[in-house]
Amino acid sequence: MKTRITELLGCQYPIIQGGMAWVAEHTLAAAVSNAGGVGLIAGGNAPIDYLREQIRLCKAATDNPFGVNIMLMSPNADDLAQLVIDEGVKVVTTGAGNPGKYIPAWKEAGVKVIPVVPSVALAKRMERAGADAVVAEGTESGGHIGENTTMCLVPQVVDALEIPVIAAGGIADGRGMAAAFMLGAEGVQIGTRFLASEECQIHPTFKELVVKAKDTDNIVTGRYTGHPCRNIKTKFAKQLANGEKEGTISPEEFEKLTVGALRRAVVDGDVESGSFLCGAISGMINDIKPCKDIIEDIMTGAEKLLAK
Ligand code: TUI
Repeated sequence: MKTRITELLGCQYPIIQGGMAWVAEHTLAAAVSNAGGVGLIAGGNAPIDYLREQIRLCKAATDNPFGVNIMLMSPNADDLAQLVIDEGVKVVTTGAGNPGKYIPAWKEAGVKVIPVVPSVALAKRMERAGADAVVAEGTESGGHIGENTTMCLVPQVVDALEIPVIAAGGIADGRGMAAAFMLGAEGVQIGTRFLASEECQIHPTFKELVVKAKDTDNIVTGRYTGHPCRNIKTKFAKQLANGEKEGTISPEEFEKLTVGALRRAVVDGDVESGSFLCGAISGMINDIKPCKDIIEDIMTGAEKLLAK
């Protein structure tokens, strides 16, 4: 399947992996890239030396293009923006902010720039600033989310921009990919499906929660902090959501309870105090497979539907 995204990124399939903080390290990224998609290493809040090592390990593990996601709320964002240039990373995606100030230097260095956007307004600003493509991310996504749904956001971003659009949020199989293409997307970003991959290095308890989740086992917490996050509905997530609703947990207390909570989920599999960030499509994911099988199944399914 050829689209402007496969041309831009030099990949076989127009599938990029979500830049999931604490989750997306070099093993997962290289597996996705080796399977014909574009793997991403997530910067998250990680130290620069760790990320330099991850980039180098990924280069050693794949000859195919891979990228780095920069979480713009990280105190390390400036240093990581420079690191991707120094290390010759080919693709950068960004989240949780406006990457405008970095774009000229990235373009100068030949980096392909793909901001993740939750709205048409930010998408237009990114196109004007020189982005090569955008990821239009619906609220079905895991982690830090905007308000608009994939179904509503993607066609509006497609209509507003000339550059190609990658759809994200709620896509985990060929049907989702075909639907995104019907909305005008030329690629998809997939995160949650790769949580339940063999190469993903998260704690087995996290994978088990993804595989066991039903359609309703999903909850958004932290709207009142200004940083809403979609999670698996564990007892801890429900306590946070109830505290928020009933006013028994102040925003300051909420921040305290959730500091380090993603690490506790990913590294420790701690269901008592970890935040298992995960998209709303987890109910449809029922098995753990190699990234290659995940990608091939998605492509086969999508191509069949799109040929109809
Ligand atoms: O960034 C994500 N997903 C994430 S980041 C993350 S780490 C984190 N954890 C807790 C709180 C905050 C971050 C976990 N998941 N997706 C891309 C995304 N970007 N979603 C929403 C946005 C976004 C939101 C506001 C992008 C820009 C924006 O405003 C930009 C501006 O300044 O106008």
